[in-house]
Amino acid sequence: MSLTLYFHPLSSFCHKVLIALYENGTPFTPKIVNLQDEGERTAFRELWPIGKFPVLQDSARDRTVPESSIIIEYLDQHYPGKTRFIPDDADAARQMRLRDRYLDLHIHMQMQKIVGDRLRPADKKDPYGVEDARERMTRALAALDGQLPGKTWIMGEAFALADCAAAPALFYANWVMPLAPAYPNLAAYLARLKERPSYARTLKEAEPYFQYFPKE
Ligand SMILES: N[C@@H](CCC(=O)N[C@@H](CS)C(=O)NCC(=O)O)C(=O)O
Repeated sequence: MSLTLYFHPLSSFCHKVLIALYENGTPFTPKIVNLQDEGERTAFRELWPIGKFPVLQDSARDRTVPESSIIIEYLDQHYPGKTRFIPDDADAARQMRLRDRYLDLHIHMQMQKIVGDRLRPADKKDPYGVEDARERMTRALAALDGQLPGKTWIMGEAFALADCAAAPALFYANWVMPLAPAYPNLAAYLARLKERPSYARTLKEAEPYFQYFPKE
């Protein structure tokens, strides 16, 4: 088995890649990284100086691949399976990447800002930044909700990259700011995502760690 995934079961960006791996039953060795442990943190930063997971290592090609979207593209290229993550058509591929960026930058990262602030010491909070993140995330959710009617997955009938991005972004966004009743299409889409076996498995494995999520 040549693939090793450095990840944490609670990490939303890691969920995005786990979904892609489970979609195609791609064999990999899971390596949980505890960033609270100085030794593990240092070793992980030697792999990827930015120090954010997920990171995929492929010993068959001697490649270290960071960044969730890039990892999924790498899997699609070198370990393709029945679920294809990037359409062959160049225009459709660009639209898929745009939706992936939209989910990551305008929903996922804003959600992270809100949750991350809960972990800050009392004298280091950033209420202005959190308010701004809420406003940006609200606008992004409202626009996406309007694009969903008539579609099973983000781009239509084929589950792909942007759906891997959407699942954890919407799952945790829903904890921060409930999607229903304001965004009924997104709430129904999230329900479909949670029923998808690849995401259901990811969530099941994350369950023991949910107690560590900062609810307030
Ligand atoms: N753009 C990155 C974001 C990865 C990311 O933010 N990972 C978080 C966990 S969800 C992380 O590693 N946080 C630890 C830290 O920032 O020290 C990706 O798509 O992979």
